[in-house]
Amino acid sequence: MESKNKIPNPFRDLSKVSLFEEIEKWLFNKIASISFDASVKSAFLLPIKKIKLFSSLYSSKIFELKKVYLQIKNAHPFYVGACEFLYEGGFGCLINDLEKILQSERKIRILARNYIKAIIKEKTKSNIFLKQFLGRAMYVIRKNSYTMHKLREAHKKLNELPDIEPNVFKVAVVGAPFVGKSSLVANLTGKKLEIGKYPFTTKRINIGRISNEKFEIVVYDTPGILDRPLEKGSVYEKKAYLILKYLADFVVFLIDPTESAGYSLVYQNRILSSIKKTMPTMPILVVETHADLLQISDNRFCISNVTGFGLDDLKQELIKIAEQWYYEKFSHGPSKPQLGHL
Ligand SMILES: Nc1nc2c(ncn2[C@@H]2O[C@H](COP(=O)(O)OP(=O)(O)OP(=O)(O)O)[C@@H](O)[C@H]2O)c(=O)[nH]1
Ligand SMILES: [Mg+2]
Repeated sequence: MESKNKIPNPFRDLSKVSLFEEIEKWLFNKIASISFDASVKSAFLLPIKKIKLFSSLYSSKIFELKKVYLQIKNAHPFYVGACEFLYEGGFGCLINDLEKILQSERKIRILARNYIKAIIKEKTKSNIFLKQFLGRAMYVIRKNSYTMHKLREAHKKLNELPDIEPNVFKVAVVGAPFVGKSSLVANLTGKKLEIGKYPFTTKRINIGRISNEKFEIVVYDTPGILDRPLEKGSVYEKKAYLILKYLADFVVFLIDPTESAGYSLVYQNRILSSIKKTMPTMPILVVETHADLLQISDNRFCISNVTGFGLDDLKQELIKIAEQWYYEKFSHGPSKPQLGHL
């Protein structure tokens, strides 16, 4: 069920940014479609009509983009943080790029006004002025050609970021590469996920859901992380940290005691320690995977994604923790919303 309080990904509508070639084709088709008719009583009125149409069509295009710009400008810190590594130049640059395109609308409006005045003054030169207007207007638009292209490309990367569901309990499954994160999220939630034949298979944040009659739990499958400072991490590691920093209410940290991907237990524990250090208040449940092959701890949750061992217990534990979270979050509020479906 859709949560009413969802914060949608503000980059989704970046797909509305047109490329220069698309705008050019669209505008010229439109202005070519108007010709002499009863409303055009004198020859000089046709160029004026075309200039007016050009300017108003362009304004309408930019008006759509303005809404997108405002959404992005007021974006949740999660999305701002994502831009810092998913958009060349960062969030500030994204805002500047959008503003550059928005400003072109005003320039074209002024050009249109001036050329219409010129035509009224010198009616015989109306066709020359029309051509001059089109040349100068297209120059203004073309100046943003690279930026438009950059924004469209960025849309591909930014569009995949999840919506935010502030009123739903969110669990992030994290750990070193290839420890069984995607397998676990798939097993807990029934979501079909790509299970790796090699480390670093997961490159984006995937979402699965556990629901019961009372509430829902969002479970994030994240890219594997290494033991290194975040600034040195890959874009994929940064995505995992972004989830930890801004969205996760709870962390399931996976450890593969068989060290099957070559990350030793010591190494995996170092990753765990650095998460604890960076996020001292984050509740973390450490879970060992590959219990079908090896089990080294008797006081931790041990599961096998292959045989299903321990999965039900882990799921029940998460439901118990979620129940507590929902109780604490909503039971003392002014009105008691229906859990998970707000
Ligand atoms: N024997 C055994 N194999 C497992 C278990 N969990 C996962 N695997 C295997 O380990 C490999 C990696 O599993 P994934 O679920 O893709 O691991 P991941 O942590 O998501 O990997 P990345 O996305 O690359 O970080 C796959 O071949 C799985 O079949 C487990 O509990 N037991
Ligand atoms: Mg994975």
